[in-house]
Amino acid sequence: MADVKRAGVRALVAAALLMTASFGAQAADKEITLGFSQVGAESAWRTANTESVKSAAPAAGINLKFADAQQKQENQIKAIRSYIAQKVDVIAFSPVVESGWEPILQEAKAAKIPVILTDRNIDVKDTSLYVTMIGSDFLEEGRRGGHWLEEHYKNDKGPINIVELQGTVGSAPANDRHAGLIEVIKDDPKFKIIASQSGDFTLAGGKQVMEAFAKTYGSKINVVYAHNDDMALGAIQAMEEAGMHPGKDPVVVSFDATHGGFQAMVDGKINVDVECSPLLGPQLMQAAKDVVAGKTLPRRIKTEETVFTQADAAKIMPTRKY
Ligand code: GYE
Repeated sequence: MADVKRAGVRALVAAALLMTASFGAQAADKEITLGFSQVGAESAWRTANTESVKSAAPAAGINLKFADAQQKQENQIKAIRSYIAQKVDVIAFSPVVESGWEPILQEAKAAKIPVILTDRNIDVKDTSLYVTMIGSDFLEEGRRGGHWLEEHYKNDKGPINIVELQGTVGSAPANDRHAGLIEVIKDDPKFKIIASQSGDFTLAGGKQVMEAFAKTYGSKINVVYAHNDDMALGAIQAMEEAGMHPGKDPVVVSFDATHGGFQAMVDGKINVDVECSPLLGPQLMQAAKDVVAGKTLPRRIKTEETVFTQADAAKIMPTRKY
């Protein structure tokens, strides 16, 4: 009788353990909801980034809520606040500008919702406001553009007059691609930035700013340093309409290395394109899963990138994914 009882207890314990195990597994398998606030649709880079995030989510079994902020910080704040209200598991966003994020991120922290930054960094004192930042090192990209110029003009006494088409005012890539260039050329007085203006990372913006630069500075311009391909492509149109020969005189330095940028290199109109990968979706999904599973993530997950020139553009172009 005692044996029968013991066996019964054992069976009960086993059943209870099984139930706990399956409940546990259910909890771990619970579909993660990720609220993502995108900057906008300003460039080919951004389109590829959106596509990467949208396709990586179902592949990772993640339920994605997506909002396009049309390059406005207030829209991003609204989207994040609505994700908090909806009690999503993780919030991710690509911050349009670097400053002004503390209040909304404190709201997310109070609601115990982890925040992941993608693509662009922010400027906050309290770094506990986000878990990790996934994306490129824009300062290094700016340095790479500067080093290419140094090398290209090493036997030229100058002056080398640069006009700069900046990205969105206050954004991390605009700040850092500028700072990286300055860091490299500041000790070489032959390089001069004669004008600098924002074209907001758009083709139309780049064209408009370049039209004005061409009128004011004309043949004095030796280098166009455009913070992304869309602005470089707009600037190329403006220069050609003004009878200039982009890629020869002036030299054109650009960033992103999108399909359009590559085509312009193949056509001889962009000289160098510093790579910046938008394909961050799979890394973001992995990070969201890890954070929900309670794993500790590195504070910074950097993207691997390189620099492309006209010499290798035609060969490499077919292998490009964006
Ligand atoms: O270079 C530009 C886009 O934040 C890296 O934003 C991104 C930049 C990219 O609009 O094309």
